[in-house]
Amino acid sequence: MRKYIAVALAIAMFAGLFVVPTMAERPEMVRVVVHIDRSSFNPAGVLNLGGHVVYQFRLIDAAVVEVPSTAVGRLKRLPGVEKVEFDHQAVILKGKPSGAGKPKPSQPPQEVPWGIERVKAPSVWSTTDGSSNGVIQVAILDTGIDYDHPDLAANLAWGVSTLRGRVSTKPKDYRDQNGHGTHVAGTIAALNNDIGVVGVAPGVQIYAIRVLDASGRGSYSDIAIGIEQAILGPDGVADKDGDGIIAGDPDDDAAEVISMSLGGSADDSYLHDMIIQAYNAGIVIVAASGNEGASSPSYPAAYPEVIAVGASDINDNIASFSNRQPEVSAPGVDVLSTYPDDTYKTLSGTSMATPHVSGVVALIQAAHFNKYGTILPVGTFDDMSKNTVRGILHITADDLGSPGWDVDYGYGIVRADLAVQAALG
Ligand SMILES: [Ca+2]
Ligand SMILES: [Ca+2]
Ligand SMILES: [Ca+2]
Repeated sequence: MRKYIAVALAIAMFAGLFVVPTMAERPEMVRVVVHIDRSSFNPAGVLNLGGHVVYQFRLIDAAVVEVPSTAVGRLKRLPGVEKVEFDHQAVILKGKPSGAGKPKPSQPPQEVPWGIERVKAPSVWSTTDGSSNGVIQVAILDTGIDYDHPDLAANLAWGVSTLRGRVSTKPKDYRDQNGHGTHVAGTIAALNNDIGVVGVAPGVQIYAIRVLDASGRGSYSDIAIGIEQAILGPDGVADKDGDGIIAGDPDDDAAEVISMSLGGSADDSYLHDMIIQAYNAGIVIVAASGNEGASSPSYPAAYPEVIAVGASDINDNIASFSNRQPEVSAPGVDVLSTYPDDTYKTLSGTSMATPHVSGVVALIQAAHFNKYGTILPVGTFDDMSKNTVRGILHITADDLGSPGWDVDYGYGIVRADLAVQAALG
């Protein structure tokens, strides 16, 4: 018997096979998003294929499912399944940390980061710091947050993780194991106290929605779930009082701004469908244009409903890494902000530019809400009116590069002071 095995092994080695064959090898499980007809789709059909439904979307007709790779063909033929899309990956859009920003062991006295000064946020705070009796929230879809950071904690209104399709509000599940999400959060909403840094809108509430893992990667499906969570809010209902108003409604708890310092190269229709849902709910969606120095923004920034943000440096030059054709620009080189374990760090990327714009949008909406009791409509890419958020961003930006919109700066570097003035005018 032993001889027999030895011979078999020798033959196998001769043939170049050095892999031990396993008994009844299980096919790899793949995660896909199925577009469904709700009236005829039955999750039992997925179970029969050896898979399961991971998450059923509530605001779009789609579900995240996991099936054996060998069953994808049969999944497409199930009743009520209209289309199957593979799940793609997205990543954080930051550059390498600069040498200047070593983690600091104890709380340093507050300094105002150059980018906060550049967008002229401090001059707005006597009018509004983003606080609004709990109506205006910025949802940050990222790697989570250092939820007890002393320069952030008071503004954190809700945390949730959607990693791997599982919605959890346990702090250990949305804790930032990367640093990126905590950094982005600080640029939007670090507290105006005597320590650390200060954000663009130091009085605004934030929702930390963890859609990316410790390595800064995540799937499009988890991002789509994260956007749905930002619309539903902590109460889990999109429009509780049924008046058709979602963002800006004191009876609802949807985010008014979604900030996404992330991107990927794939264009998946269900992610776009969910972004359209958020846009139609009145939520301003802001995303990083990308760090490849490419001629156009990555996804989701490339969608027409989303404000694509490019990165500028302290001399108002557009960073070489910043993807071209943004809608607007903001500081994104050598940006100091909060970091996990109660520290601070300097990072670069369109990831760092994006929260400057999200913060300015929060200031616009808080100022408008506090004065008029309503928020402004989102607006469009071409909008040049004072009656929408995007129109205000466009007409009040510092118009650098060639006059008007250009491929490097978009409409220019955003200005919180002029934007809030326009919103109140
Ligand atoms: Ca501070
Ligand atoms: Ca409502
Ligand atoms: Ca809200």
